[in-house]
Amino acid sequence: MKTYSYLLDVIEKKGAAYLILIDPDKISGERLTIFISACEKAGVDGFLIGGSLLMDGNLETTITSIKKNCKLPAIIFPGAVHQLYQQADAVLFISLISGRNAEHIIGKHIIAAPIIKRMELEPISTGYMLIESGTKTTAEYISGSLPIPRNKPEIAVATALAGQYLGMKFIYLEGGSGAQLSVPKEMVSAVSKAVDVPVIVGGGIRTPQEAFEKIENGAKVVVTGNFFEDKKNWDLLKEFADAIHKNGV
Ligand code: 1GP
Repeated sequence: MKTYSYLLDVIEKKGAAYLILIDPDKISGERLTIFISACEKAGVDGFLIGGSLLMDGNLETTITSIKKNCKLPAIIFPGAVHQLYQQADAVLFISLISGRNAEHIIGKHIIAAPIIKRMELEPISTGYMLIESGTKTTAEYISGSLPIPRNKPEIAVATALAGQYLGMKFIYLEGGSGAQLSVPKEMVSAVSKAVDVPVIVGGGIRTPQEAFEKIENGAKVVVTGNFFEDKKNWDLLKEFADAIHKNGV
């Protein structure tokens, strides 16, 4: 099954999907292998791999390790055109529709498209929206784009609808990795009610309760990253997965 269909299937059966973002700069080697197995065992539904800025981390090695050690999909979450790798299952083909920087709306995509085709990667078109989250995030800085003010759900709704009408398969509300504040529930709710495509929420989610709050307000995919960079939090993986899947059949 292709990754997009797989995700829709998970959403239908489990109520929502739980994706973990792996930043190749932060984890590798045996620790990564153990983490991947722990995620699969806890009920995580897939991995996103990438970041706005990669320093020493190796995207390829991370993806190879995921493919070798579990059955979950490895989905590239590219911060740049060079973050593409044939062995991945899919790539979130993200257009930064909340910004006004043409490079991140369409420019980089034109460079990436033939590479994606050649690699036979499955592109999943995603309307990506940065939401103000307390402090400036790496994604905002690197992309040179303003986030949507967190107290303006109507701007988020209009942007998400435009994304849907442009044909995006997912709308991604992004607080930014390590965000001080996650996307407000009022905004998650307003956007989820307005669009017909599944809404992904990520950035700054640090408790299972907060993850469930996004689901309760209509999100269909929750992403966490930073929180599990600390090994002592790994015991909470199942609690997160269970909270996110609470509305499943
Ligand atoms: C994915 O960027 C997020 O949308 C991940 O954010 O690292 O804050 O969980 P955290």
